[in-house]
Amino acid sequence: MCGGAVSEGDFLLNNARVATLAPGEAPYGLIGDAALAVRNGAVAWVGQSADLPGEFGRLEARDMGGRLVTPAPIDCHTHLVAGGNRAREFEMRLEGATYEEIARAGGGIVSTVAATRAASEDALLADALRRADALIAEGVATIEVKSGYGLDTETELRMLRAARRIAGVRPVRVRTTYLGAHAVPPEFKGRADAYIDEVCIPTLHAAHAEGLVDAVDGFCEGIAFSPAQIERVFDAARELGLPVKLHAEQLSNLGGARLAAAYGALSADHLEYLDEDGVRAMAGAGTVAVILPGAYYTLRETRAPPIDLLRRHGVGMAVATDANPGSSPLTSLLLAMNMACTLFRLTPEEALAGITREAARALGLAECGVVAPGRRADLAVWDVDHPAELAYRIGFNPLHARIYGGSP
Ligand code: DI6
Ligand code: FE
Repeated sequence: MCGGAVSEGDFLLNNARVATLAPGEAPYGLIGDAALAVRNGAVAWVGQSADLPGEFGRLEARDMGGRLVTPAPIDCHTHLVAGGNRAREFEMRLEGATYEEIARAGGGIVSTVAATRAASEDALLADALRRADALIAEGVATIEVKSGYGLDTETELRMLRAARRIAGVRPVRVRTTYLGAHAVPPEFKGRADAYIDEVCIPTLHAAHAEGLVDAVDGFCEGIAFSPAQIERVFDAARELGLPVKLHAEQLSNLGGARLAAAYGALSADHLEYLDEDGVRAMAGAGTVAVILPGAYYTLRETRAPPIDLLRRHGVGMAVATDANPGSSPLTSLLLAMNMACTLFRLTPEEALAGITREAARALGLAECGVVAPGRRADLAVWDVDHPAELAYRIGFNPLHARIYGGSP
């Protein structure tokens, strides 16, 4: 007999169907009549019940009643920490104003900056938790949270601290991304270069010194920062050994994806205006395309990201909420999957891979995103017959149970 001692918290899920999302296997990596052994918070074994090695037979068994088990969803692009809301701006857009017009008139991101600066860390946390809870209710186990509504050192640090505290009060992992290059704050209006040099880069150093930064992001756009300005931020990130990602080609094509790829970015996000050169560059760099249908939908954008080109060049596609008070007040990854399929013609399999395996890649996480031996036991158990149901329903949550690091 082999196998380690059985410790408390180790268990076996049997009578399950497991969509492993491991690449290169059956569609969805689906295993029917499956068993899944969890030991020390990690997946120890997964496969057909009939092949279960004897050593796992001693584990406490839990009957899944034929339910579907998947990797726990990962929301790899959110702005969950933010002050206030922009319902009034929503009204203005319905009255005819565009997102860019509102931004140029001092509304948009800058109005959330004012509300965020006015909020305490506790208030930011309390507000973010309401949105985090909505994600967790759909089984989400890892949430990326960006700064970028402070745009001064004190508030950027406060946002990142509030984001990290989410993981202290909820069973969820948080990855924090520094997005100092999100917008030019009012006090630097017309002086974007000065903002980058005097605030954005020094604040990155301060946040990194406090251990608050997992990655560095920027918004490369006419209403935000030029490629040359983003490059300076990325150079600073590189000096600190931090990975980068970029909001690129959302409203126009400034070559942001190519720039991101040149820095070996984990991801380039949005990408509605991406061209084939950019796709090629991303493929060469292994940069994940993060598809954000919530922003496309909210802004009533009509140009879809070039999904066919991304597929043809083998660029991995993640799907995320982009949860933010302006362009994507969306806190449902299931709905994001549905939108990615209906609006962008992703397959349900691509959408599910997009919130699991590819989302993990977009965050540089090797320990989650697929169900495989050695990976964290971050699992979602769903009351569905087929994995396509997860993307198919609209506004329905079939989550039965969530297992986080092996804990139900
Ligand atoms: N692109 C987006 O969609 C969000 N940020 C960004 O760079 C919008 C943020 C907002 O409108 O508050
Ligand atoms: Fe965003």
